[in-house]
Amino acid sequence: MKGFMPLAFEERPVAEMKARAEEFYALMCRRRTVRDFSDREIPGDVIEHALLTAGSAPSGAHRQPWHFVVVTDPGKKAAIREAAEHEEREFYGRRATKEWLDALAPLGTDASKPFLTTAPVLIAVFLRRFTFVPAGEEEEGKRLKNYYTSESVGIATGLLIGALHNAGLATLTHTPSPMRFLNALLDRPRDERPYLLLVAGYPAPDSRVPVLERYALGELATFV
Ligand code: IYR
Repeated sequence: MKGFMPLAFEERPVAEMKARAEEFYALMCRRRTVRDFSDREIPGDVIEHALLTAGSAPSGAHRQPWHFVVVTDPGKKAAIREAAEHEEREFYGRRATKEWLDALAPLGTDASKPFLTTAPVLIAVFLRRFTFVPAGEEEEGKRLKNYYTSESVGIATGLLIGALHNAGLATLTHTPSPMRFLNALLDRPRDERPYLLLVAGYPAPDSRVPVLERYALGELATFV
């Protein structure tokens, strides 16, 4: 950060503000998590712009504690699928409590994760607990602690999901647990923590989603 500058704020007439708020809700409430993907290619520059949007998120001390790895290579996707399905078999077969499995039952998920190889793009989101002072700057290489990392990466991921939906793509937030295998497969340093795996692409033509209800305003918010 280098000093201060005037804010480039664009004030909108109230009617326009209201219309935009409604339109944005109408767009966003059509987003659904998709589990059946088409193998159709998606435009690379859509992913690039969505990543730049994610990078516009606010972050603790502006440390930008995120890193995104975009995986399109079929061999890498296959390796991720194999490792994720290994963990998921443990999860569904052993680790998960009955209560957890009951909660998941309406979604119809299981240890099989074909979307990890079918979908054209996987975005592995990593959380950086530290920032290293770049070469050429004072105290080069010094390790600085990042702040509010999970809040910051969560917000960035939300913007990423919103940006991809706005562009017309479907996503799935996938969280194999544990997912440390992503560091080895994607060559990321140990101090980066895999945060989640975002699957992106077109939905399969026959894709179905669970019937679900979302909270009404009075349920999700309280006005005091
Ligand atoms: N990670 C597992 C289990 C799972 C857990 C939750 I909470 C979900 O909302 C969905 C799935 C899987 O991906 O199947």
